[in-house]
Amino acid sequence: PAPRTVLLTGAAGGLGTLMRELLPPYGYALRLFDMRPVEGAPDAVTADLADRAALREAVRGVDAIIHLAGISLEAPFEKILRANIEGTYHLYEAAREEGVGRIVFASSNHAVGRTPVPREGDPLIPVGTPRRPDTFYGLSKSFGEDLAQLYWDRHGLETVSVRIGSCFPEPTSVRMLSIWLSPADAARLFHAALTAEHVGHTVVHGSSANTRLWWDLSGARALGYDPRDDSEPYAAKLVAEQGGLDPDEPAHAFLGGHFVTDPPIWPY
Ligand code: NAI
Ligand code: 15L
Repeated sequence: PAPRTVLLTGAAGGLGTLMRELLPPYGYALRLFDMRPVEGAPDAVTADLADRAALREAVRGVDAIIHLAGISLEAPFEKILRANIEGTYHLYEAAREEGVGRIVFASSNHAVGRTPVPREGDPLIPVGTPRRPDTFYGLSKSFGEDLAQLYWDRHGLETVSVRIGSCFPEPTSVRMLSIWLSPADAARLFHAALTAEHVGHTVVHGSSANTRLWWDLSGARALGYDPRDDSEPYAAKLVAEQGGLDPDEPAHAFLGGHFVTDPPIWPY
């Protein structure tokens, strides 16, 4: 049967706030979890992913989980370790213990951020491109994908790992024109990831149907995702303001954009 009750971790964050609006029309009853209070949601669970008892109670009885909680940008390794690596492990353990059948994991383009962007005439970055994190943040998403594979192989817990491009109400940079995932398409993609049959562990790229797309969406489409949006209407204004991308410029040459060239955050 299609999942109905879904735990949304990271519900107070940017993407979580958008999904709280956009997922219920698909018929989901959302249970909310975040270390920060979720505005306007007194029933939300306010707890850290490190709190295993709270997590276990939060996952009890849900049909599926959308796991968005975590640090969403580069940060010192110790912080990434705690929130993203240990936190995701705690979530998978709670799901296994409570018999939850499926997780949709918010992976990121930064798990493969060191992949060169396709130049004119090159094929799109394929499904199954080798992992190439650009940061400790990206490395934590690679870990999450491997964890998901392990829990499928050993415990039969299914995951769709969505390597999200950039999901914000509007694209705000020229780079984002190529990887933008509109909020409405994100809801379409999460719905597909929750309802497709026999996913095992599937890794997909998550973007809208952008004219300037860099990566192949066929994996997501195979789940039933049918993107409706395209960033192109935003292009002229952004290019006029920011200039075009120069593929010989290191900060423009890779999928992960400036994450690749930003100075490391100390202390490591
Ligand atoms: P965000 O930073 O706005 O939200 C993350 C939420 O997780 C926050 O509300 C925060 O309080 C919560 N959180 C952090 N550590 C926690 C912990 N230890 N225990 C409990 N809650 C914790 O990030 P955003 O943009 O909403 O992204 C959501 C997820 O999607 C993140 O995992 C991010 O890495 C991933 N993602 C987002 C992209 C985007 O374009 N928005 C792109 C690629 C991946
Ligand atoms: C991400 O993984 C971040 O969570 C998000 O804030 C954006 O920076 C996005 O990638 C991006 O690459 O634009």
